[in-house]
Amino acid sequence: MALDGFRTAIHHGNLADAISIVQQRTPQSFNSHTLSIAVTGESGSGKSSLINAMLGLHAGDEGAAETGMLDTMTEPMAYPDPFLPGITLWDMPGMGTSYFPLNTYCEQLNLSRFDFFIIVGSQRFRSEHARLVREIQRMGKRLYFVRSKADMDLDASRRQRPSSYNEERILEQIREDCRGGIAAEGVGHPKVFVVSSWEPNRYDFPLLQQTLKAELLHLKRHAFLLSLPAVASPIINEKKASLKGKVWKTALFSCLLAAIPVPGLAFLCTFFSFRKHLFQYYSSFGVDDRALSALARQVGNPVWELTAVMTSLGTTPMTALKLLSDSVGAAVMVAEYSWKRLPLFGAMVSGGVSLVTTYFILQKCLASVADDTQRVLSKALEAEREKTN
Ligand SMILES: Nc1nc2c(ncn2[C@@H]2O[C@H](COP(=O)(O)OP(=O)(O)O)[C@@H](O)[C@H]2O)c(=O)[nH]1
Ligand SMILES: [Mg+2]
Repeated sequence: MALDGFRTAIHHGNLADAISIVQQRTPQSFNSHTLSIAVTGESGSGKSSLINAMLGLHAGDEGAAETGMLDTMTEPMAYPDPFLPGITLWDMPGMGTSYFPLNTYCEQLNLSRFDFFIIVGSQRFRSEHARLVREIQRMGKRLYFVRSKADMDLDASRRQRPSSYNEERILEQIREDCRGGIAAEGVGHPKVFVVSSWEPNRYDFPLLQQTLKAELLHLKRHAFLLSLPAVASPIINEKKASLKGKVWKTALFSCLLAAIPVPGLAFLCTFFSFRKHLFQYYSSFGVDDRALSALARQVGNPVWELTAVMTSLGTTPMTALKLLSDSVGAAVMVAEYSWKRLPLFGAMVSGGVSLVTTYFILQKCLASVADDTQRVLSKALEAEREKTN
């Protein structure tokens, strides 16, 4: 199984191998995956009607989604698509009702559990649509925007200006309005479909279904790549826990060394033991310079793009070493000063200072390197997703 190989590579701190395993997967291998599509938007915009039309059902048919003037839905409802296997359409409660106010809609419904989004809007592109687009973008996920009830717009236009009525021009104006709103949120090439769920053979409805079908494997791969950081996370945490268990031994070692009353020795020993462990962390997680270069080559992007996300300690262990010299240096100097007067007390102070600082700084470094690993992996996977966008 590809995921086992991925997990093993993460476990061995070989991020380049993990990415290579992902790259080797063929589009067909995603056939068996399910894509969870949340059909979302404001209440009454036509979400349930759109789902029915996509399933080839009419309101009131057995298995059809509930439609109408009232929106009493409190839970998303799942509808497997009989025409596109491997798709589950989720009919979502409407946004901006008393149950689901705008501000809390995304958290209340835990939108992050869905792979892909169809936002349904029945009027002009509005700020609540922009808010949804932003949230979906933030999650790194993708969306289609469906502008529903085209029949009503066309009807209104035909009645208002029968002489200059031009169906294609009106549809294009609606598409442009939606595309502009979505693009303003930073989405490149927004996919907008103007449909009437009452006439699934007209306007952009057939194109919506064709596009979804054509992009299905690509969308499944995208969702798969997005799920991988969560697959790696427990493995990275496990490694962190096992290395953390050894931190106190290192700290005890520097404590004993620090108690030797030779001026400067405590600091030097702590420094070198600390340095050794820090390098060990970087290489064990696979974010040392050599491993990062290999990963960058595998992804095909410059190494700085990966190291740019390593925020905690900077991109080289030297930053961490400076942190150590700043905090330990001063404390050990004080301890060494007291040796001259009270040797036993001096040794205890020096040892104690060394124990505590080594323990805490090493722990902090370990946690930072683990966080950096997670970030670097996410960045590499993001680069993979962008390649096929
Ligand atoms: N004219 C027209 N009415 C629609 C269309 N889609 C939905 N409706 C109507 O709009 C109302 C709300 O639709 P519904 O699907 O229940 O919206 P939801 O709350 O977003 O699920 C219902 O009365 C539907 O009959 C459409 O494409 N054209
Ligand atoms: Mg509904």
